[in-house]
Amino acid sequence: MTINKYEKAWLIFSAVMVVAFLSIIGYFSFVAGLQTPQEAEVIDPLLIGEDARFSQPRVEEVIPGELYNVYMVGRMWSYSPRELQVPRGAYVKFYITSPDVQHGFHVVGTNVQANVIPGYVTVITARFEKPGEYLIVCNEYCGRGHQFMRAKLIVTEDEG
Ligand SMILES: [Cu+2]
Repeated sequence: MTINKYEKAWLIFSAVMVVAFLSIIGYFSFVAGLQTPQEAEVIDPLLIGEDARFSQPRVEEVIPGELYNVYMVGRMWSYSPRELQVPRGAYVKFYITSPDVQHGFHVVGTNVQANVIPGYVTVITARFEKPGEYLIVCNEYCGRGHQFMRAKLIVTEDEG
């Protein structure tokens, strides 16, 4: 049996790709220690209204100019609060959960991106160095109103 030389080249190329991909996964898992979150907080999606953080979604000033907690709920098809304001340079710790289905949380133009999953509290910390208005969108299809699911982040000039 003879194998066409192009087919042979593709077979070799495919095998090299598989080995390369497995090596990359292996490197990040075992050498670089990259892991999925191990200790995500669980929450009953039906009872988030009884949790003081999510019954009143808000921006909480922990250390003025330095640390802000944002308690946020993503539901079909909106975020609460709809508008957030933090000073530039401050650490912003987002706590986000969902009472219904899975949503996304993406601050457009930044690398802030997370999934919002019912039953869990998503925690993500970020700093915004550039003042201005940022659009927050849901990037996980969540139903017929998905494209309307957005919020606004305002990063103010006053330095953190
Ligand atoms: Cu969505």
